[in-house]
Amino acid sequence: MKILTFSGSTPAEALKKAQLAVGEDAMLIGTYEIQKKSEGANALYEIAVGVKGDDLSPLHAKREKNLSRIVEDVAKKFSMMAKMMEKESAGMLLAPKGGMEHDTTPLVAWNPKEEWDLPSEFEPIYHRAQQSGMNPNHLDAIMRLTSEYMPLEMRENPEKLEHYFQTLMAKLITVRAEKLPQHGDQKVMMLVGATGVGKTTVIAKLAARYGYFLEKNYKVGLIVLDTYRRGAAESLLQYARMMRLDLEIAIDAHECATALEALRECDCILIDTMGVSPQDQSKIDKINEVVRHNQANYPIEVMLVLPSSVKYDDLKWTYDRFSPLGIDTLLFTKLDETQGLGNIFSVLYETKLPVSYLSTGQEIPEDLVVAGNDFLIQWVLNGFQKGE
Ligand SMILES: Nc1nc2c(ncn2[C@@H]2O[C@H](COP(=O)(O)OP(=O)(O)OP(=O)(O)O)[C@@H](O)[C@H]2O)c(=O)[nH]1
Ligand SMILES: [Mg+2]
Repeated sequence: MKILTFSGSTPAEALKKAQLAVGEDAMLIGTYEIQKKSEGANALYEIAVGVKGDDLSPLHAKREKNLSRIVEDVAKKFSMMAKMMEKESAGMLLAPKGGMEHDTTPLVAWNPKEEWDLPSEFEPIYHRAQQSGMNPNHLDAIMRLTSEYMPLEMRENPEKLEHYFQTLMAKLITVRAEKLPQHGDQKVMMLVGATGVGKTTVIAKLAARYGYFLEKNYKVGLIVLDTYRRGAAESLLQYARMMRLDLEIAIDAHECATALEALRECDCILIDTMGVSPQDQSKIDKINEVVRHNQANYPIEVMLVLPSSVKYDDLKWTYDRFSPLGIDTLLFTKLDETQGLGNIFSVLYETKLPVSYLSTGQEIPEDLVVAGNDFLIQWVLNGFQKGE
């Protein structure tokens, strides 16, 4: 019997992931609450399932359990750090040595520039993560906390170490499970972002997905927000015709309200917006007017589209500029155009926003993936390979 662990914001979600990964045969061994639901943070549950296969020796099983306990400790420490940093915004903070029972002990300030020795067994994974484009402060913090909490005997096995880092990193980011329209509820998604990042392409992929490729075929409507009358609807119009979908064009908040009203029969409404330079505050403000004006009547989910081929600092800067819109989820595109995805990890970790979808190429509709944190972390550390 082999023991595997899966996490989710409810035990049911974790179990679903387990069943998807290992089939119905998985035997539930235990459910653990790793993080309580609190302001700004979802609850986190982990389940352990057993699957028939390679026998795990009792020693292995014990190690697996210890490993997940350490992951829990370090992940908890990170969420505490994040809260402290929000409060004090005074650089990185670290806990003194001594384990999680000291949760209430004040954290001591840690200077990220301070010298420290990377344990040699961490080196291979450190260098891979470094090359992936992860923010160096995040990487250092993960490595330092790990070296404080991980007992020496657990560091001997490189595979275990790799498994540990993957599990920890997966816990430090949030993935949003896809919420399908239910019981006549409408789902309205607006995609915003810089120019040429793949918004329209994703809209076409989502339209095809919701309209034709899910268990139920939802009625999909499209709106193009062309606040500068630049003919932004051109490219989407073609797809709309092919998929026989209604498409409305709006140039301001009032026209957008009319368009939403015209599509009231649709289960899913996708709003495409014009690409905006993050420096162009007035154009971002215009989109904001549209969101504010319509949000009371429609639950607009604002998704910021970010190309993974852009370095972390620029992605973070783009997020900061668009954040007045009230971004609900992040959507990364062009995963096929870069070798390292550490920038994605760092943006998710830093913004604490969930990731919704990933775009892995130009093909419509197939190059769209509903995000999942386990395989995303695999891609972050090992690179994304198309077709895998
Ligand atoms: N390789 C790759 N190309 C992509 C991906 N998504 C979009 N593209 C390409 O990127 C280009 C721009 O895509 P669009 O969907 O028009 O981008 P946009 O964000 O709507 O652009 P604007 O509306 O001009 O701001 C097109 O050539 C797309 O085929 C992706 O995931 N991978
Ligand atoms: Mg476009």
